[in-house]
Amino acid sequence: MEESKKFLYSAVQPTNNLTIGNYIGAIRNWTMLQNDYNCYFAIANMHAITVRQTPAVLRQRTLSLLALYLACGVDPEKCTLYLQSHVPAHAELCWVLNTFTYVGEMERMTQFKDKSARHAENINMGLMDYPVLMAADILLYQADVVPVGLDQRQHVEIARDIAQRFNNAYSPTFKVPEALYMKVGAKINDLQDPAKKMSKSGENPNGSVFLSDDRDTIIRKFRRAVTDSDLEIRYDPETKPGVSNLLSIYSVFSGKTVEEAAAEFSGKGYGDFKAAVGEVVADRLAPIQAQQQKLLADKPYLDGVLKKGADGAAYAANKTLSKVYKKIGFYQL
Ligand code: ATP
Ligand code: LTN
Repeated sequence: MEESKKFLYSAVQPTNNLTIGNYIGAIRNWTMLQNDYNCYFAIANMHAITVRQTPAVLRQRTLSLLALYLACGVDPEKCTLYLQSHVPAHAELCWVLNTFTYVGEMERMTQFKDKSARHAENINMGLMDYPVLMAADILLYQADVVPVGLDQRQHVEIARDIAQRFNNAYSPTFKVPEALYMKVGAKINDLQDPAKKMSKSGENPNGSVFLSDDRDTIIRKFRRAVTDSDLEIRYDPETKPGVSNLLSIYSVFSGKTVEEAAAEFSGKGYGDFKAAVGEVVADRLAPIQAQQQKLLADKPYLDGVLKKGADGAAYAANKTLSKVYKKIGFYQL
């Protein structure tokens, strides 16, 4: 941990298989940021249970997500990589922050409204409290920045509000975090409905490319991607959302800029373009998938990473929690 570096926090939930949206919007950026920040990266299993999970599947997805972080290049020697439920301070700070959060503002959160509509049979308190737990995650580690996709903007805003409210009520305790969005790929859209974000739990499996998809599936999904009828390959998200989305994906996976990508395909047909995007994504994902499988076969290693991560995370988290308990008047021994 280098004192001169700023602190960074992010997490992904171990729900469903991850899509290239999660990769582009989250994990890929982590591998670039880990050199410049003191990073904490969590597997948010406590958030995951706000929607009903099958226990054995949740357990398996937890390790699978850890192996994926590592396979993508997140380095446990540089970052603290851990499982949220291994650090009880998350639940403890969440409880305190609940008393600084209003029911009305939680009811108005976009994700709460969306998920309540999708899971009408189980609108539980955890689902409503999701943003407060996320605020606890971030604030426990005194994070300066939180790299996330655009869909998480409202959650980071609330974390800032809660931090400021607490700081104003007592004295400066929490760092007020900033969201960090990447220029390209902060929002990758659904291949079948380019007006919608690509999601791991979307209804149409052809709209999302999963990191676990095999080569043929990846190429087929791109071949079927929805574009438009004017047959011109250029970046213009307003009028050409499908083509622009494919150009963003191509740019990230090929390492070229969006302009370079557009130039490369100008004058070419949509068929060739979509095939090329599929190829580059499949080529880039193959070594990640192989490495993930290799790591999953070495459970003692994965457990070791989680153990070391939990110790490091708990140390930092407990320091903040103890400050909070002192300020609010919890008698300490
Ligand atoms: P779900 O569909 O289950 O709600 P999700 O696909 O939105 O899940 P999360 O676990 O909520 O995935 O998000 C993990 C990270 O991936 C977050 O930082 C989020 O902003 C980012 N992310 C998710 N989808 C996209 C996308 N389509 N484009 C860019 N970033 C994304
Ligand atoms: N809600 C986030 C996952 C998450 C997170 C966090 C992201 C849980 N805790 C703290 C950033 C910081 C999501 O991406 N769905």
